[in-house]
Amino acid sequence: MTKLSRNHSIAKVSAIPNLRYHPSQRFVLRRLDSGHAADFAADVRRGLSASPKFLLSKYLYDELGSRLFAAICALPEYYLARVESEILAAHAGEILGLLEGPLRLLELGSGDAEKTPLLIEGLLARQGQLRYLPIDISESAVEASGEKLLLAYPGLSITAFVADYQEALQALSRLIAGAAGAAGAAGAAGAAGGSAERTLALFLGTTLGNLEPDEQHALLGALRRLLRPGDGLLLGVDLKKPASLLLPAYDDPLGVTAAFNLNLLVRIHRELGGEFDVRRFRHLALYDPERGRIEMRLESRVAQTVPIRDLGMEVAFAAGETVHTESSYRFDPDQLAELARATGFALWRSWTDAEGRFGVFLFTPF
Ligand code: AVJ
Repeated sequence: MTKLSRNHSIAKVSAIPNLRYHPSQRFVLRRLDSGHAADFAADVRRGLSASPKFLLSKYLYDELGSRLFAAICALPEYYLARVESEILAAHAGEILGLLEGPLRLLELGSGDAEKTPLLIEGLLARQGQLRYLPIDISESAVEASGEKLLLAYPGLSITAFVADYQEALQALSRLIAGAAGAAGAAGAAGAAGGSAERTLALFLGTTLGNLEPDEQHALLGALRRLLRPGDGLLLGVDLKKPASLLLPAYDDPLGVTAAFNLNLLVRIHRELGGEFDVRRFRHLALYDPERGRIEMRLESRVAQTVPIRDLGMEVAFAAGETVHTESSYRFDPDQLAELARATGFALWRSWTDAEGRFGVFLFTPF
């Protein structure tokens, strides 16, 4: 039933297995990734059979992975999280002042929602009540952050989606179209559906950069179709800079990022019976200046063959062979303006820190 226990248990509604609710009705949590375990197995098979080998970065965020990512955000080398928070803290009032009417807050990749209070507080001060719709692949992160926010903000209600972005946006557009039938979904439909409320969508933490350029377009296009004139999309992205400034953020001396990356092999071990010895792999962070992206890879230190029991396969690695586990694209302001234009948005305003390391961009449908 609940990891969330103590004062705020989330009960399971037996008739609707994918819908769980907070007894006070302030917390609805919908799991949309029904085929998740099967997807993971199929995606691992596909990625480790490919040449060059790859694993999809969304699988980095199991419970331990989400915690390791939170630890990365506390590292001095990972300037991104800190600088983005500074920008939001400095400009939240101005950002919210640009948007009219009562707003609801939609957040893609909410994770532990560390920065969301910077906007929640301004909105609660203005409208007293606020609906928050976080979307994240990590159920543990959504539950823990939701509980924390509900305790801190009595005026808040949450409809959370545990899903990848595609699944979540599809579900949201169904809700908005009023096609969601389930009883408890009525509240959620109210949260997302047609009312005088406008939407401020957040996509922070340079998470857009974990998508390939074509996927970035597709996601922003899908988001655009959910939004209406007067709504806003706030994007936080890391800006292009020399590799010497970037790489320490992705290869920290404590080895937290290495643990975050290697945890993907631990996850395959645990969930699929993959006999990985993580000591035989090493974390690599590279910058490809042409594509403007950081790559994380796992390098096999030795020639080895690793059986993966549940997949009935053996994976051969040459010494020095790498598995691509994440791309993290950097952006420049012109690129963001072009991305906005190509997906039906106007770039309204943007903010950066004094050193121009990180950018926060406000898009609006046009
Ligand atoms: C998920 C986009 C915030 O690409 O910077 C951190 C993930 N990978 N260190 C990023 C990550 C390695 C991160 N974001």
